[in-house]
Amino acid sequence: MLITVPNFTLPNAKEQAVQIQTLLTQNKKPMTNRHTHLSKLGKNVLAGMFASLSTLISFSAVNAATLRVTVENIAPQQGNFFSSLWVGFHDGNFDFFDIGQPPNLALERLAEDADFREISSLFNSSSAGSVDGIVFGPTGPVRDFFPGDSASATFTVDGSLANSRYFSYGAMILPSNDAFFGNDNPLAYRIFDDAGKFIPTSFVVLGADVLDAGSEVNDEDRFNAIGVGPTPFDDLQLNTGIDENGVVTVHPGFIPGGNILGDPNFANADFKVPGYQVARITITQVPEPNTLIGILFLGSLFFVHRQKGQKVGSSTKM
Ligand SMILES: [Ca+2]
Ligand SMILES: [Ca+2]
Ligand SMILES: [Ca+2]
Ligand SMILES: [Ca+2]
Repeated sequence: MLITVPNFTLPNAKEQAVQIQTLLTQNKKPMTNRHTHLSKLGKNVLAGMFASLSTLISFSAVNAATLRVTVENIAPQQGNFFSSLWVGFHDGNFDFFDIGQPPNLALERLAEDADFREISSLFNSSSAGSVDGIVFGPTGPVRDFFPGDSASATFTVDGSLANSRYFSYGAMILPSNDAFFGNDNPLAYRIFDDAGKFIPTSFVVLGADVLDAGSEVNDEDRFNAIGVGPTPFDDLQLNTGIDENGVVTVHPGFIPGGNILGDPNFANADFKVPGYQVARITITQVPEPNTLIGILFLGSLFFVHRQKGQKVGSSTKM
């Protein structure tokens, strides 16, 4: 299943926070039967504590980790832009292309049209992983990443499982016929060790890493290459252009003075310039709710203790 923007939610902790806040508020109101109210209060707090514990235990059991994938376009202004980024978490065996080999349909669609349906389908039928999705760019109807853009998405994976230890990605370079970037080596980015411990990861995609899918001739024609032409998106019909029938190669670069480099809007889009940087991809772990639950749990204990003290105090007065 393609997860577009999977987000981790924690209704239990939130509900419990609301519950505790409600109890605290209730406690400020005049009470006709203080003893009965405190008993009920104690029961509620205890129920909350058990809810916390069960939540804590269930999270420990599955080792759910929320990962944030941040994508930045770090090309210069008037440089390349690129599509939303497809990402997949897998066991090290999801290999969607090889340099020197013909592209499969998944890569052809990704590189020519930024269409991720085929790669997602391939991923989910590969049994190499269970979580994939898209990091969308911040602006516009097609959510691309323009120079200076940055956006992120979160994904929930289980780091204790072998099928979540490696990270793969791919995006279309724009404008282009079939330029893209992605990892040829499925073992290139290990994000969990054998013990399920997350390994923070950040890397830069260079212009030298940009590849040609070998599926469409690089004619840079405005009707064939997406992003070329008077409007960037006048060519959204899939699979346009002339079949190349080639293999995946390091991209030779755009045509000097052609429809891309000759356009002032893309004056700095020659990614073959030494040191040219295209993208930065960073994977971090979002702090787990265990800390929050711990605080709520300790808060509950403190609250019970405080209520007990008050109860004793009021008894001695009576
Ligand atoms: Ca490969
Ligand atoms: Ca090509
Ligand atoms: Ca094609
Ligand atoms: Ca095309």
